[in-house]
Amino acid sequence: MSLSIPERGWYKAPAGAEKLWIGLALTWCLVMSVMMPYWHFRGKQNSRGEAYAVTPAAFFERADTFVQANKVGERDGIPIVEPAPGGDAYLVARMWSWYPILRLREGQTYRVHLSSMDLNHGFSLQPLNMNFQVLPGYDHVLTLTPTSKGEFTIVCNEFCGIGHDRMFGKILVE
Ligand SMILES: [Cu+2]
Repeated sequence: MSLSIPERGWYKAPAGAEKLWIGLALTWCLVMSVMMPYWHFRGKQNSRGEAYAVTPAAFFERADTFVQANKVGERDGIPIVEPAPGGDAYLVARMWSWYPILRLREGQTYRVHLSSMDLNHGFSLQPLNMNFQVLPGYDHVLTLTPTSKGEFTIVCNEFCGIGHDRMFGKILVE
C-alpha cells in the first residue's frame, strides 16, 4: 500500500532499451508457453499421465507379489527384480528408500507403476533427464523403453525428511 498518492502524470511509456527488454521478455514468455504443450506431445521423456487411485497398502501388496514372483537376486538386502518384457513392474517409494531394484532389458517396453507409501517423493533418474512426482494414493504408470545399457540411479528430488539425501534407488539395464 502506498502512503502517498503518486503525482499526476507519473506514467511514461517505455522507450529505447526498456522497450527492447520488455519485447524480449514477452517473446520468451510466448516461446515457453508454446514449448510446454509441444514437449507434452513430442517429448520422449514425458509421462502420458496414466494414473489410477490406489491405497498405499493395496499398492504395496501388488508390488510385493511382483517382487516375490520375479526376484532374480539381491543387493544390500534389496531384491533385484526382472519383470517380463512388455510386462508390469512396480516401484515403491517410502521414507527413505526405493523398493525393489529393477532389472530391465534394453529395447523392451515396460509399464512401470510408481507410488509412495507415505508422503510426496520425487523420481529423478540419473544421469537422464526424467522427473516425476511420486504421490501416495496414486498409481502412476510410466511406459518406459530403456534405450541404453547401464546402471541408473534414482534420486529423490522432493524433500521428504531427515533421510532424504540418502534416498537412492537403482534401475539396471542389460
Ligand atoms: Cu523421498
